Amino acid sequence: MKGNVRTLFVVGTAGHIDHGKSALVKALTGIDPDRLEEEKRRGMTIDLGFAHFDLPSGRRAGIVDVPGHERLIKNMLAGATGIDLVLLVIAADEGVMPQTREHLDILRFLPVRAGIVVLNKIDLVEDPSWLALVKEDVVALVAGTFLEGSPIVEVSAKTGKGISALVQTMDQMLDRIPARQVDEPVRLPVDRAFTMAGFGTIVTGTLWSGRIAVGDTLELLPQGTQVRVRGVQSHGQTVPAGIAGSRVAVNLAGIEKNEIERGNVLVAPGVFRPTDLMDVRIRLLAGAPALPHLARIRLYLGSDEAIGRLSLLDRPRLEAGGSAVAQVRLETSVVAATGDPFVIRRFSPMITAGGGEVINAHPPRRRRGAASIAAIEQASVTGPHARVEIAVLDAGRQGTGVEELVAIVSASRAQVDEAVATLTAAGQLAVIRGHLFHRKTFDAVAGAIRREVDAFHNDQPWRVGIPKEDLKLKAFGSGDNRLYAHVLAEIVASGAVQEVGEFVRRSGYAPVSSQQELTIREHIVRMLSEGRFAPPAREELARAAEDGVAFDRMFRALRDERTIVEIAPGIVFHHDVLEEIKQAVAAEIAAHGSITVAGLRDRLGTSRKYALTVLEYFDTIKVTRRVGDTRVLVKHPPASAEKTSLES
Ligand SMILES: Nc1nc2c(ncn2[C@@H]2O[C@H](COP(=O)(O)OP(=O)(O)O)[C@@H](O)[C@H]2O)c(=O)[nH]1
Ligand SMILES: [Mg+2]
Repeated sequence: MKGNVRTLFVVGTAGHIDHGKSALVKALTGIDPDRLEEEKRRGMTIDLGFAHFDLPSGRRAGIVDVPGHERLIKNMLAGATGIDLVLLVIAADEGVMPQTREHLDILRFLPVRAGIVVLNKIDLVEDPSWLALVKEDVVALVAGTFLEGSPIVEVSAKTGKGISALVQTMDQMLDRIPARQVDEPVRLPVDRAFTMAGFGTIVTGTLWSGRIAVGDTLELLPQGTQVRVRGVQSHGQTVPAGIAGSRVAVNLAGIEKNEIERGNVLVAPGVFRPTDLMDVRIRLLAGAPALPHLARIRLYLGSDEAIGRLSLLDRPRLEAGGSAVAQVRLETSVVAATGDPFVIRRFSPMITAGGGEVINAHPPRRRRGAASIAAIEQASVTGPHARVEIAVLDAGRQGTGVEELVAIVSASRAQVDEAVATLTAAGQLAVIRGHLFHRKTFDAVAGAIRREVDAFHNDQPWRVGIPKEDLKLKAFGSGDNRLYAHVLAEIVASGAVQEVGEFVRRSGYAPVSSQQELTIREHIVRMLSEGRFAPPAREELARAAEDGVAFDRMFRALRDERTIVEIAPGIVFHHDVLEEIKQAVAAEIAAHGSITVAGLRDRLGTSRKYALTVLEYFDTIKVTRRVGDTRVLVKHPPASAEKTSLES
């Protein structure tokens, strides 16, 4: 967008019902924003109206006309999102009225920072002292808000008086409006969806960020539907691409109108994830009733409305005019990112209570207390680096991708990439196959692994180490596998622990057994060695050992280290004997093409039971393969389970 002067702006109306907002839009643009039949019949704006016109400077302004009725605040909010300039319309004959105040209250929580107070119906006021009184009220009303010091322009939408002066003022105000983020991911809060003959599905809205071009593939959230852009219009013209800060109408392929509703968001694919839990900073309006912990609220974000509860983390209630960091738990998911403004209304009665901004759109569920407040506060005051770090920390053992981060921390892709690179170089973050994890998460998992290994050695000192499966379950649970494998590899590399076959042990750990246990151990090994191809069963060995507990320990230790192999429940061979049988089987098959159970029985001089069990075992470990009544060798047998190495 270098050298590109912004030419498209969006202006919104605001103000009490019947003060002439729609009439003013018509006077400015020639377009009647009350497009619904019911609106024309009742002479009242029900839903949002849209118009556009060219300012003397050549800028083109889109106008969103909102309803003033108190029951239609929800529609007003959907229309006010994303506007650059507001026209707060006040009828000069009536002065400041309830929705004048409420609309202004709402606007204070939105990012719009420029506005003009339009004193309309000036033709109805003859008494100059009345007008002076109304102006005094207006000055008092806007004091302390973004409209303080803004121009107050007197007009009559009916006679046209003052309209050209208003247009001049608008043009001047727009000089100071900054450009929008065209390079950011697309984000279009949908305020209308309809079908048009010959086109199909169309959605409209004020484009918050990015550019929407014909041919783009986008995603509609929270449904997660992929859509394709067939055409784009902006401020009354067909364009190759709609850009941030303008009104756009997008013709979509891949979705029906009835699958879309106001509040949905059209976004760049894979960037945003709907959320129903957010860390926020919230402020209550000075005149609003206090909100207790877990108060039911309506939250307005973008063009969406969601019902939820406000979880106050550090106090029983939020008083009028007060501010706090808190969590919002929603009943439906919204699309949100750090820094997004929102408005809150009470669930019932429906009055505007306050608003705030999103600090973290994907936080963990937080307990009440100072620690949670501190964690949220820290995230809210820091730059993209710290926000990236905190977001990755919050992602914990699940980790997060870079695309998700862009949305979560609401920074540009370049900023996030830069932060990730710096933090990774500093060792704060680790990227494991495209997934980011925090060093603290790493350290916590590494610590847990060490603790579990130590605990296991204490508990069962006679065993070579903890089975890998058990270790993962105990030290890690159900996090991302990539993380676990990586951390384990790292602490193995550091020399703290060792992998020994299917086990993990503290480096150099040697199993410890009592003298009695060692005697039993030798006994088991000798009996199996001597038993050769017809070894004693497990229970026979146990009987001979007399001490059941000591026997179980030694039996298990020998099995762990694969000195002995239990090929079927209770049937045990000495490892070396089993290897000998394997050679015999291979030799027999080499000589005769295959081997049968009877063949092996005869060759070993053992019983049919042993021969059969051994061959079935070889089948399961894929040494042999059964073909009818015979066995052949598996083509490329994997290396047979090696005897666990106990040398370090
Ligand atoms: N006399 C006079 N009437 C006006 C003026 N502007 C609007 N009206 C009338 O006021 C009523 C409400 O206007 P409308 O634009 O629908 O108000 P909105 O509810 O704020 O959109 C209509 O009957 C308009 O004709 C004005 O400048 N002078
Ligand atoms: Mg109206």
